[in-house]
Amino acid sequence: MTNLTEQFSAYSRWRSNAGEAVARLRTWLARNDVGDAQSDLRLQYLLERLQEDKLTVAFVAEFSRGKSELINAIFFGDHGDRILPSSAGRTTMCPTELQWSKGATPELRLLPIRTRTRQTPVSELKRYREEWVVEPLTSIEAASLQQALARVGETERVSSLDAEALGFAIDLAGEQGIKPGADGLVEIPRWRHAVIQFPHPLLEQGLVVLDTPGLNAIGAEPELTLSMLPNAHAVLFILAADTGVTQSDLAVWRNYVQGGGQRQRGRLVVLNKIDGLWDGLRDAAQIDLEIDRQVASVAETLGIDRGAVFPVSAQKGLVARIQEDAALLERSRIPALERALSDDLLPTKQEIVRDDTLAETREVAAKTRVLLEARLAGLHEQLQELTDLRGKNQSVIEYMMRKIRGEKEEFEQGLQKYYAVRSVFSNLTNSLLNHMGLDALRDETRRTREAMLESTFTRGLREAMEGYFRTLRANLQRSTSEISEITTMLEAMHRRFSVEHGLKLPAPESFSTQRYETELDRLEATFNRQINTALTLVTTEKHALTQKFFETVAMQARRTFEVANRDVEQWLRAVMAPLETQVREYQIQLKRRLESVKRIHEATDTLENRVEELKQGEAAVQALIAELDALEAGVGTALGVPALQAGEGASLRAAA
Ligand SMILES: Nc1nc2c(ncn2[C@@H]2O[C@H](COP(=O)(O)OP(=O)(O)OP(=O)(O)O)[C@@H](O)[C@H]2O)c(=O)[nH]1
Ligand SMILES: [Mg+2]
Repeated sequence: MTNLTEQFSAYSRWRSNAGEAVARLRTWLARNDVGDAQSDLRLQYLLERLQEDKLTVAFVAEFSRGKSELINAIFFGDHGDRILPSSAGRTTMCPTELQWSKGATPELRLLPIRTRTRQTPVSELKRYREEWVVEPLTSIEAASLQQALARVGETERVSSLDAEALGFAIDLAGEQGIKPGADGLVEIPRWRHAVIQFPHPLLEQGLVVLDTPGLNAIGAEPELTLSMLPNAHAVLFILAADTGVTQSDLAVWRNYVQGGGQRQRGRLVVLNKIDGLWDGLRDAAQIDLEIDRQVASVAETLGIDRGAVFPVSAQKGLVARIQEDAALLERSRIPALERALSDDLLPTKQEIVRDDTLAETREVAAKTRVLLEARLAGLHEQLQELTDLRGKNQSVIEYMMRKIRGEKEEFEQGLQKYYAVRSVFSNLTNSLLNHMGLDALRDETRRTREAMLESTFTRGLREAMEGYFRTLRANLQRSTSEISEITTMLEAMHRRFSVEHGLKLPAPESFSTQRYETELDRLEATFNRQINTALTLVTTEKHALTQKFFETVAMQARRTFEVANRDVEQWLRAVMAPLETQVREYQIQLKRRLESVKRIHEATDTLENRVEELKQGEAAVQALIAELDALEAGVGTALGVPALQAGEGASLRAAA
């Protein structure tokens, strides 16, 4: 077990404990009939998120720096042999994802390189199994895995023209593209992308490892740089001690890893192959000194802190793990890198998951608590009325009945206004969904695509793109004002119902589209950076290239909008729900009160029974509230949050 494996397992246990606590809350809500469909759905989504939570670690470098070997050393040392092919020269020819999804069959999925001509992004094609060549992995023994995985290195020879059509740059000097052979043919990867599904302890816990081919020369697709790498939770950039930082290493660093500028969390630089310095002539101190010197020089060249560079020997680390040689493992310095990786990776992720889980369960619990407390108040009032009635005469009872009827009528008038507001609400909702919806996005995408096809100059392409981002942002901003209209209207409604009918309604939750705008800003910035480098590298096919970039941008934008839509729909349901629930609850209570006074009117002798019944009802509701507090605190405990913070509702009440 490596340090990383242990930490990862601990994280995954923590997640599953949290899942169990949330599931208990969900079952309890259903069993006691105090939840609603919307809360149930929210908790179900939360449980799915907790279960399927994935963490992606990507390995990026020029070819032969030892990416695949490092993956072997970190993740597969316990397999007794090398799993991913690693050898001199180019080995990994296409981005390769190692993962495991529950219920999958162990298999290797390969996407033919020809699919590049269709501009459809890989993530889209993942949905269509028939596009892929699928090979079952019959055994997960090292030997047969090796054999199957060797296929990620397959190539084919095609004419320069064909290669260019597939998006590969050709360069006679072999510097800024692939160099044609003596026969005029060039060697290109046979596959565009590979997915390896196999059950490995870390992969089962949601880890996804992304191995990439030497990016610079192979002609990476924009999707990798615009989507896969920015979305990875950690990116390891690998250099080799024997080559130092070459021009093409620098290009890979600048174009694919560095992102904004300063050192970012989850971005680590690895200086591999330090075993080359163990030449048997220098002593340990001299070697350490030399390593320090190289680390300093790498840090200087890349403009980062020395502490962000991790010198290792992937190969010795792998050997040490296979032979269980602790001294060699320490010397390979792999453990230090793993510590940094898990320190970077897990806490941030854990924080996000924790906040998400707490927020969701707190809201559901708060809503249920409000409902139970309203029920309790209702029972209390009835009890009060009946107690007052004891010993009173018929005419008083008749007066009570009239009073309740009056309240009911008043409430029903209030309801008319509520229905009116509901219809305004649904109009606003419709126009909100129009602006933010996927149809509007699709239209804008089509318009931009057409504008790009028509424009002959780079400037036209650029303007079309700028217009695209501008429109999307404007749509989001328009949604913001509709959202605030909805919130204001509901606030007014809540005030009215609480003043006129004594309903206890929380202030409507607010909703902001800021994070989607930020996401668009990020996308636009990355796009601009990428397209600038790409266009200076390649002189031909500007059009095709820009369009390919655009398709990826459009796909990312759609993803952002899909999330935005899901969020806003959930928000709309959530924001309307308290009022709906309480109006319903209030109606039921009025009916009950009226019935009980009516019954007493008919037979005054049942009064004592009825009082007793109500007292029991009160105790039952109080017990439910206590159970709810305990369940909510349970979620907090599972997440490692102190009880005071988790069961806020409970502790506040205790204090009052
Ligand atoms: N001495 C030494 N050699 C290493 C080390 N790590 C990798 N190598 C060797 O470097 C060569 C390239 O390693 P790979 O793991 O295939 O490199 P890669 O970055 O995956 O290369 P591509 O898949 O071609 O992009 C192989 O011959 C490895 O045996 C190391 O720590 N020390
Ligand atoms: Mg490789």
